[in-house]
Amino acid sequence: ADSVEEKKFCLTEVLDVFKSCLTENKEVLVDQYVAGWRGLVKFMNSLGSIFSFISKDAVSKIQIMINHRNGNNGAEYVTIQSMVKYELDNKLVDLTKSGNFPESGCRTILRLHRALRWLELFLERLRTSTEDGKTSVMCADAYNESLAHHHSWLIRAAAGMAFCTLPGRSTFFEVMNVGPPEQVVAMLGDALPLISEVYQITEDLYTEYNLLNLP
Ligand code: 1Q0
Repeated sequence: ADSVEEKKFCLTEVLDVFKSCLTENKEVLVDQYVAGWRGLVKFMNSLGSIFSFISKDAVSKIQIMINHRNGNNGAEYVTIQSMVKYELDNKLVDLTKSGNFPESGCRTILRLHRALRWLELFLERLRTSTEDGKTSVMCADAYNESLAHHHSWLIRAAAGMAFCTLPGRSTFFEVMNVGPPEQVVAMLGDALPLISEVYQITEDLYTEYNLLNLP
């Protein structure tokens, strides 16, 4: 009977999924990238329903990418690199204004990519914070430095309110389910370089194809 108990969230496993994103020739695997976000959303849901407007948007973007992978052209979507090439070659991206392709893989991944920068900044702040550090401030600072630039004032206001409800650093570390604080810090130090690398590779790719401002 005890086998029905749901497996507890562990942040290490989620960040490990992000590590497995990269292929040998430094391409980013879409399935793993999306699975990483899925795990993070699960974690976010455990922080309370005030975050549900964020997780709804993340889930819908995750679903768009799963649909691409399951579609007839799923093989073109194995890596972010192959996706970009395929969608551009076949004119499946709205490049300057929204139009026929509101669910292109390129614009959808761009939204998650921008959020990955937030994650990187936030986790780096958590890693280097002291015991009395405020997660709400770390989260807001990371947000203002990254995602906020791409959001309307309404979303920024809603996000700001949600951040204020974040639990303290010690509770946060407990929810991560990694172990004592020293172990959390070590795990983050281990995971962050790989998250940065995934971010940088995508950033360079999007820069090369001039896709950083897709509507
Ligand atoms: C821990 C607190 C989580 C805070 C997450 C920060 C992100 C705030 C984002 C607010 C977004 C709100 C809703 C919708 C925005 C869309 O308009 C926007 C643009 O898309 P579109 O189609 O309108 O052009 N969407 C986005 O910018 C995508 C946002 C995705 C956010 C995904 C967040 C996933 C959650 C992560 C929680 C990770 C916490 C892990 C920390 C680990 C440490 C224990």
